[in-house]
Amino acid sequence: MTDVQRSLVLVKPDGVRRGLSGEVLRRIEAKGYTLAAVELRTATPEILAEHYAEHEGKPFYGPLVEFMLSGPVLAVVIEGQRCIEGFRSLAGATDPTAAAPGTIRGDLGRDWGLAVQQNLVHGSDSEESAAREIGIWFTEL
Ligand code: RTP
Ligand code: MG
Repeated sequence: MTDVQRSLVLVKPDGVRRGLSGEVLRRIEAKGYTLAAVELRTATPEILAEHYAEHEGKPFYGPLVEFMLSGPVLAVVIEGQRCIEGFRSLAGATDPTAAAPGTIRGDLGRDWGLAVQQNLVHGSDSEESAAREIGIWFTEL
């Protein structure tokens, strides 16, 4: 019985700016997941309103959207056995200061005083979110 999933991963603007896109892709591939789609994209307010709909109204929402518009993001669809949970493990805790060593955020995330926001990557958190988010970023998939 296989449980092959797809997940939406974003290398956020801080990761692209710092030249870490390749390092994130390397870790995804080293784990054994395949890349189903990869595209450098500049987000729009419309895309982000959909992508972050669950956070609308929270205090960090406005700054988060502004940050996500500050430069291109690498949008990636990954595929593999239980890759939704698996990528969240690779990414580590939301706050890079608290994220474990060995994780993307724990190894590479820096505390800029905005650490919880500039945490390098996004990964879908459920099968429902993954399907919804892949549809937002890759209308052709
Ligand atoms: P992501 O969605 O990016 O994979 O991260 P996550 O599930 O670990 O975190 P989530 O709760 O979904 O929050 C989405 C993103 O919003 C920013 N954030 N800032 N307190 C804050 O200032 C705060 N909390 C969250 C982060 O960029 C987080 O990844
Ligand atoms: Mg999330």
